[in-house]
Amino acid sequence: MKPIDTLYLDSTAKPTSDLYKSLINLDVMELPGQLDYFAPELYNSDELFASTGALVYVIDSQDEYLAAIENLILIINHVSALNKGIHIEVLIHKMDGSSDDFKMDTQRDIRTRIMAELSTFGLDDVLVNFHVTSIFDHTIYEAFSKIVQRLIAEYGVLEQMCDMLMETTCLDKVYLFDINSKIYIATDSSANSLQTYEACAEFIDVNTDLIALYEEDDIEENSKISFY
Ligand SMILES: Nc1nc2c(ncn2[C@@H]2O[C@H](COP(=O)(O)OP(=O)(O)OP(=O)(O)O)[C@@H](O)[C@H]2O)c(=O)[nH]1
Ligand SMILES: [Mg+2]
Repeated sequence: MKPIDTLYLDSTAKPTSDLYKSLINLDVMELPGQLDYFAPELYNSDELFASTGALVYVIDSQDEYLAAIENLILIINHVSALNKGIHIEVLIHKMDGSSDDFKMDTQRDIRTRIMAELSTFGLDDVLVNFHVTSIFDHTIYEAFSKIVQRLIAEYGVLEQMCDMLMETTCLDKVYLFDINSKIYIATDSSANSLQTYEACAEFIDVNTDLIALYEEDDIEENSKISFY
């Protein structure tokens, strides 16, 4: 979805579930922020969290976030007791439109508050991964790539295969992409930069646009006009 199209999304009133089938299969459930996570009439939270691989919590950094942090701590407290292996992923989201200093301060404040609250609740051993994201750049794709990679048990093998491909070719960097979502499932073990990812993601965009163009041509065989 293009960022501009997100302006017209309806607010999520109840849990929604999507099975995303591609190079990897992902079962994604969105729980609306205002929902009481114990709301038993809508879903069985114990059953749901006991079998969930990752909990992705989105914090709107442009809004008042103290209540969101409190809510997150309650959720972590509940969920970590049910499922020791669950990955807790916090998106410090909407990190755009303000100065770099302000962004740094907000990030630091959110992280510090979460870590302090976890400590107060005796949850110091819970590992929380933070991602700074925005839909107006590639950070959101990078974050979801990392989140998905943590769920792939065979990730180590995939990384080794990417390394081998690099050794036997003259490639500078190797990504294994899921074309439809632009999530990268694996990459080699060399340093990763957002710029390299962006260049590859843009190349994929151009390719998918071209494919769409030719698919349309097939349907309208008699009205072919092509611009190059
Ligand atoms: N500036 C900015 N706006 C964003 C970003 N991501 C989402 N938005 C805007 O935030 C608004 C809400 O987006 P949604 O995806 O509906 O958020 P949500 O958390 O699902 O909202 P509810 O379903 O109402 O709980 C939309 O107008 C988006 O355009 C971002 O990274 N930066
Ligand atoms: Mg929503």
